[in-house]
Amino acid sequence: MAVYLQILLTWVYMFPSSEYRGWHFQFMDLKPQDKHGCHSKTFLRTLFNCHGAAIGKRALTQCSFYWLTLTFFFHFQHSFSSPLSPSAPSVFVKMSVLGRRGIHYFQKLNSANIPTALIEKGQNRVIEASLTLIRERAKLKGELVRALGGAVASASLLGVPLGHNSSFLQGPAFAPPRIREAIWCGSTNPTTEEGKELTDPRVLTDVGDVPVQEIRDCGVDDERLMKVVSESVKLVMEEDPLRPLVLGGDHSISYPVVRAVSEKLGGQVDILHLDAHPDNYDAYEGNYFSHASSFARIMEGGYARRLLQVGIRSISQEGRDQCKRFGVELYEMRTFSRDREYLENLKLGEGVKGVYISIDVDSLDPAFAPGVSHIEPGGLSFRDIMNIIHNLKGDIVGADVVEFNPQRDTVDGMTAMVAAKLVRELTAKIAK
Ligand SMILES: [Mn+2]
Repeated sequence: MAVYLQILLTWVYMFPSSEYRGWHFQFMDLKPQDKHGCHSKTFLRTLFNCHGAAIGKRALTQCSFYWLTLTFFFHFQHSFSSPLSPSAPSVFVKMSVLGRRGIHYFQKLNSANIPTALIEKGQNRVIEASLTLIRERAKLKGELVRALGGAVASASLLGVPLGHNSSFLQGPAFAPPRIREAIWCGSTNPTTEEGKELTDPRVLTDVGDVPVQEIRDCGVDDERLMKVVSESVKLVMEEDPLRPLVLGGDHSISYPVVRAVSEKLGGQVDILHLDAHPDNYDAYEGNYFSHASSFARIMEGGYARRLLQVGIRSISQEGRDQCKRFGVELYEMRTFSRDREYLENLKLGEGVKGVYISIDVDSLDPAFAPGVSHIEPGGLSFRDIMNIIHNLKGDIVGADVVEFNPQRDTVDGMTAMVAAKLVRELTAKIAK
């Protein structure tokens, strides 16, 4: 049975494209006369470099070779131990997880004779340098706002270009610079709908990005990386009256951000979470830090008193069970017309440290925002979100806009403008 499967796989493996076949020819040191022809007889002769009855014999040899290659490949995958997915259910899942994270040379170094201390020291220096830049920028912006006077709360942008915890595409890593560009592109004036001036640093400042890719390039794992994100958020909050308005990144960043906000304020917050998905899997595809698990981490950590999830329209049974487990207030799209009045008159954050707003761009209907990794029809309109945000009563202590994927945006950058406007209006909501 296994042999038949291998033969089948071999054929599936070989047919897709001429380039792909070319690679096999090269690899097997065959000399095809016609790389581009795909007619069966010529192809078989070319493929196995032989004629007539020899084809069968040659085919078996080739299949054995593939069998060995695949066996070796699976074995190779097994030999990696990923601390984040110790109990991945199958080798296929493990492969996909590894594939998405990339096989990193630092992982290979683990088995080489490089002293661990040498790597750790270097990583510490890079992390410290990264935090220093954010600390100094936040300090300058804080001093500036305080010198101008009159601001009780002011939004400060912090970009977290992290996309590798996405379960599907990784484009959100490219979002922060695109959102900034759209905020300041000049196609619209810098005044928000309710009249706040974005050019006033007492309303909006920017402390830059956490250098996620640079830190990962030094082999820093996700647990540590998430701590750097938390630390960066705390550096912004250190500078009263700055409040973090975080540009994602995939949704996995909400966990370290909310954790930092709650720890810094010394208590729980209420969370308004707009999304097509509840993002509350215990661990998605074995990834504890998955963008589909961030709200499980937040609720387990006890950082939120209330969690309102609005716009939900893609939820599994596990998602529903997790909502029950964490006491989530679930507002699904299918009943939105019924819930609208309540949601457009929210009052949150009383008796806790304030309100945190997390907006996944895919909470919007893809008609309004096609540039997302997970296109899910039947969502909120932009005005639905504006009505909810504008009418919300509460002290907004932090916010994020996540999951904008520039690689899927329209050529004129429509979703970038949508994400930018969400950021602009959140800025107005935070600043006072
Ligand atoms: Mn989502």
